[in-house]
Amino acid sequence: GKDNTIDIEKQKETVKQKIAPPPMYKVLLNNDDYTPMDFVVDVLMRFFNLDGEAAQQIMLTVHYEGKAVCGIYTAEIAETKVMQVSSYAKQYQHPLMCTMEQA
Ligand code: TYC
Repeated sequence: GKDNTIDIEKQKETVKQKIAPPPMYKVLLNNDDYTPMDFVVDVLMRFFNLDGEAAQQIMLTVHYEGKAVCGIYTAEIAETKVMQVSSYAKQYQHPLMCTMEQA
């Protein structure tokens, strides 16, 4: 037609079959009485690619509210985050708990 963009959208609909998006998972940190605040901030920067300010904000949310979402990922990446954080905390003998749940 006169408007080429309309024809291009029709072609995409014909050729590209639509794939359901994968289920997504929230990765959370849980509060405890022993893990140092600085260690939690380090974890958030190291494993969730957060800057210092965002990491501090999430750490304080966990501290005052009991838990907070650190990131939302596909299953395999969320599982890897949980394992990496749990292993890192154990290495430093902190009881920090990292869990995941469907978003
Ligand atoms: N509550 C801890 C303290 O007072 C700090 C803390 C924050 C621990 C977040 C765990 O996921 C956590 N030292």
